[in-house]
Amino acid sequence: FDNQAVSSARALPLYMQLAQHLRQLIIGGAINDRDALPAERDLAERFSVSRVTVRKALQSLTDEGLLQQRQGAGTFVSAPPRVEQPLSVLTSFTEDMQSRGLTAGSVWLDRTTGTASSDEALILGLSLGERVSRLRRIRLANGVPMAIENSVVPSRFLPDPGAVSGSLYDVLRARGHIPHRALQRLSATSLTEDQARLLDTQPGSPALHIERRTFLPTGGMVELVRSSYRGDAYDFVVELQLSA
Ligand code: 16G
Repeated sequence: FDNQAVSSARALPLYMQLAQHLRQLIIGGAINDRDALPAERDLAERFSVSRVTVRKALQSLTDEGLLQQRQGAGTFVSAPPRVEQPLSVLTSFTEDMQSRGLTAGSVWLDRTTGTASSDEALILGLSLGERVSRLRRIRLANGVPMAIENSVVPSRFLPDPGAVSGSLYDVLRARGHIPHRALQRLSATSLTEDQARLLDTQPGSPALHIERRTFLPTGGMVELVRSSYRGDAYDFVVELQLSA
């Protein structure tokens, strides 16, 4: 614990500063999974704040799913969500998380429109100079970073990327463009320094690089996605059948 982490000299409310500090310790692994947190009164003393502030900070981390409060026993760090994703069904990240009782979130890194690069135009079957929406975000499960996702969608399907705040697929479906089929390639990789920083983990840690091309029922390609999933947080599961 850094006793100086919470200070009334900063603009952010004290409980948010405390929550931020604890969140970093939990996600960074400094407080281990399933460890008990010190009692409210000890935390209050350590950070020179009131117990009300401690309680609010713990409550907000509990709401994010990072902590669990057990009656009579104290506050514990939740086990990190490790997500199992069936490979053969086409779902969105939001749906994947919801089906596991986790809350999906995004930290936006980029949400802009631009001209397709020649590489993107070739893959998406666009004319040179056609516009695309670019969505670059960190995907979170219960506040824990899982993946960095770079989606490129032709502007004719999504003219305003700003319209996406939660689920991209929900916005596409609402516009009548239903993701119907996808081709995906998974390859092993390790995180660069920048990627590791965004995913709150160590540079060089293992990750899965996934390229997905998603098609509409009419056969047109609606998105090109390149993402990096944390190797320690995501499992892909596939069912195999004896070929006929
Ligand atoms: C998944 C897809 C991604 C898609 C996103 C939409 C993989 C590897 N990727 O993360 O292609 O853009 O879902 O999720 O499965 P959203 O509707 O929650 O934005």
